[in-house]
Amino acid sequence: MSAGFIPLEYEHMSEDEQRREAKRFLERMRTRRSVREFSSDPVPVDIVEDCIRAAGLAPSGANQQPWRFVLVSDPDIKHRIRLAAEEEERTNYERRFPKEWKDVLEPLGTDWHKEFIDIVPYLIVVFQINYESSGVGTVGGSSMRKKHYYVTESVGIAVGFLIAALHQAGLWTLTHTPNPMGFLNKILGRPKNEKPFVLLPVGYPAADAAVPDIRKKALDDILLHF
Ligand code: IYR
Repeated sequence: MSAGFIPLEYEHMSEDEQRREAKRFLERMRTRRSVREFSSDPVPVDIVEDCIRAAGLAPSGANQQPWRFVLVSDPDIKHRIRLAAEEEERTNYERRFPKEWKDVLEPLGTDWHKEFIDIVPYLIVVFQINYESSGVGTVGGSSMRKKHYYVTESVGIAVGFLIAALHQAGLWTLTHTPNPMGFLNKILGRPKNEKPFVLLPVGYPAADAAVPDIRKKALDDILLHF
């Protein structure tokens, strides 16, 4: 069934304005860094909620919006997440990561300790919703499911929006994936059609926060014109 159509609301900017806005956004995003040392300074929840609203405006396959955002500020829940994340990361660093992986991580100076999870005011846990359980009943023995399309692409785009929105609002994040992340379903009580995608600590950097001295590729190294 067609959704019906409405006129698109749009304003055609002048080229000068487009150029100015493109540069402004570029310069803003240049200052974004992943942070691993956070302060415990509080962050107003409405600011974070607006950033999550912006993430929810991302395009998605068939507009299925296959995402769930779980905002965690409860210290006990954060602590349980920290302990479970550290357990997985300890195994990752000690046994699961092959040498080549540890070699590329070395410049970042990371290890299995994740005290920032306790310290930051907020964690945003993003889940991808792989399918919707549509009502009660079974078809041919398996429960009725409405499949979602392009789930990882959609959730990846939404998380990009989210990180950009948080940065625009003067907040700092880490794109954290303490894999395997099934512990987040258990701790946060999410059903099995939801799969943890990323864990974003959100807050302000610690007063003495340092970041690795790494560079982004130049345009010539990432862009081809035909
Ligand atoms: N998740 C681990 C390891 C790690 C993996 C990647 I890929 C990074 O860019 C950084 C870290 C950790 O957070 O320590």
